Amino acid sequence: MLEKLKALEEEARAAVDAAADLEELKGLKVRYLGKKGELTALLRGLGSVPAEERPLIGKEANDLRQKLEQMIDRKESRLKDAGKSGQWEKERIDVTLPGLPTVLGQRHPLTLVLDEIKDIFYGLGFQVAHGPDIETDFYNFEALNIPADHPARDMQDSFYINPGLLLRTHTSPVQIRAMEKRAPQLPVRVIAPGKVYRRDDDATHSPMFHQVEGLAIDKNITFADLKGTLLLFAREMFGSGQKIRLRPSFFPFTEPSAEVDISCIMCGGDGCRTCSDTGWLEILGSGMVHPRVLEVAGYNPKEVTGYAFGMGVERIAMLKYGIGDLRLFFSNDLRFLKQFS
Ligand code: 2NM
Repeated sequence: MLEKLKALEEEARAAVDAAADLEELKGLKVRYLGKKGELTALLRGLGSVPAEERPLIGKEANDLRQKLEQMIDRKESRLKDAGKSGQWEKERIDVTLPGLPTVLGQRHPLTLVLDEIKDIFYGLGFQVAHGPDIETDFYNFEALNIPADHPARDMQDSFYINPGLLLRTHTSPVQIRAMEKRAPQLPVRVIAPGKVYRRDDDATHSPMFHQVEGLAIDKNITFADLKGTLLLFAREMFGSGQKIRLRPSFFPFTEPSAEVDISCIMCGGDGCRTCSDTGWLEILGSGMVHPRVLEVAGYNPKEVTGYAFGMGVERIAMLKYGIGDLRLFFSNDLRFLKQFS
């Protein structure tokens, strides 16, 4: 009987050592320790053992049961650990592999042009002012001498939120707020860049576009100051050979008013498709600030004068880069945007 126990131990040890996975080990546990297992079967023969040997055999058999349990438990945790390290192998990171290239973004062409415009006016001592996109009738129209029956006030042209509130149709209200804040301090030199909104949508009009407006107020500011400032701007923006031309125009908030052209950047003034054979391209509107506008904003029009101008950033960018369709700025097509890196 003792030899049989010894032989069973050796057999079980070899089998457990050789077990390749948890499934096989489970089978061995049933085979050696189960109710119908080999150890149980051996002990069934205990009856035929002489009574004086039974306690010893019984003790040996219990010891063997404990040894087999331990053996199987230890093997089980070894198999589990091996399983884990197999998983780690799959997830191992090769730190010598070259990294994926980082795709760098770049500034939007409108941002590039806007930054350039701002830099030119910083150089002339202008400060940047900002204001709300949602404006009151008063700041967007009334303070700018735009009467209640003016077509610009029409629901058809502006985005109204309620009877007294609308999306600003120009950045002029920012200039009014800037004057109010400073009055009666002199001089005022402010540019107001930002988004503006109009009910328009085609190849040359977007419901949202960007404007930069400029304003200078002081004693003895003249139309010549306006002209000199705009000539300098045109030369910094489009090249030192630029000429400018002022044509009479009308805005409710300036008097006199002028439309400003630059000599055509495609043909230099000879006439081409871009300038419709005129040799000139319109780039902005301007004028001397209307006395009524100075007055509502807190300045005395008998003591001070001012000039103002406004330009569309998209229009400047289209001319500078020869872009034919305004919608390219807003469609987020990387093939377009990547050309401005
Ligand atoms: C333009 C054309 C002419 C303008 C006027 C003012 C203000 F608030 F000072 F009166 N800001 N901007 C102005 C003048 C804007 O845009 C085509």
